[in-house]
Amino acid sequence: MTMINTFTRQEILSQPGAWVAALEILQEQRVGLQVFNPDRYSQVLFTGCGSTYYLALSAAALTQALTGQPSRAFPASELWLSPQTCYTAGRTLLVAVSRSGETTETLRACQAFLAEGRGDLITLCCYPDLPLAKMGTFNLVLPSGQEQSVAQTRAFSSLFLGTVALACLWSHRDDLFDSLSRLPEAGKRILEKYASLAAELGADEGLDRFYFLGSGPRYGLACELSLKMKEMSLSHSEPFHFLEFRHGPKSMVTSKALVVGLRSSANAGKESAVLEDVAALGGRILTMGEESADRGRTVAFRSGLDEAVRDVLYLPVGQLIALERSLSKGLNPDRPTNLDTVVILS
Ligand code: F1P
Repeated sequence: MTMINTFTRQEILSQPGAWVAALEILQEQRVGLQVFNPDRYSQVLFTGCGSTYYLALSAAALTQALTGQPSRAFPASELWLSPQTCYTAGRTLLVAVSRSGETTETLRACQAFLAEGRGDLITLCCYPDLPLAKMGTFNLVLPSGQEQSVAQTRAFSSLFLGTVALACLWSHRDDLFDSLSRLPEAGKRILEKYASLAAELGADEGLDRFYFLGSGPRYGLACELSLKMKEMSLSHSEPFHFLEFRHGPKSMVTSKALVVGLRSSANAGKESAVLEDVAALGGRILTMGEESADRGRTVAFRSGLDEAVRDVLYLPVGQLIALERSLSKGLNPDRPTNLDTVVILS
């Protein structure tokens, strides 16, 4: 099979190297970031738009799970236009994530947050000279996530890693923080081992719909992988919390459906049972997780890392499936239909 090269493919494959560079910066900024411990605030809010909103969903779930402090995520447009539905009384720590650092809704939300004196702002982006990277009480820039493509892949995973590092630091889990250095090697191995599976599934003309299931911090990642499938390959795709799939969405299962389970170890049995139900209905299944699955296709990380820090490993193979499907449909994954790299409102 000839491999068509695109910026998106390079960005997906180069993620492990980008993570190494991002982790060096996080290590350097470690002491400065520890200052913003969530126990100093009434709540932590994460925000972004599109991909970075999905990142915020995962980051909030992980931060609350590790620190025990209330953490939620909102699209930046909601913080900006409906602040009363987002903020509670007391000081807020707002973590604003944006690849570009210039998405209007994110800037407006942060400007209003600062003007109203609601608390401290941490910004997280990939470009140092753009507006968001100058607005925060603390600005964390991870340039190794920068990319040419419209659809985020390397930027998403690098910025997500930044929020995983924050959750480790804020929960005083130095052991978890130090273990992040093992992720690039695991990511590289997974990409090498499963690139051919991604190519096979991406080129499969027998598939016409995709569902991504993930719970806890993995729900935001399921949303992001579903978005990749839409943006790059113009395919019908939806994300769900794992057990929610039985409550209606399973009506859509046919032999042309691929259900991708971002399976946890903690709830592996209950989540596998959902995928068993899909298989019994005639749907196809792909299980991604630390251990291999008994049924259907499987991506096994075998990272040996704690469940809390290894979620970034779900991304590369899912991104590759979207890329391969885009190419096999004759589309250009670097330039998704109707999309711009940044949404700037007048
Ligand atoms: C967010 C975003 C992207 C999306 C599209 C428009 O940008 O919604 O996720 O793919 O290109 O912008 P950013 O604020 O993270 O730069």
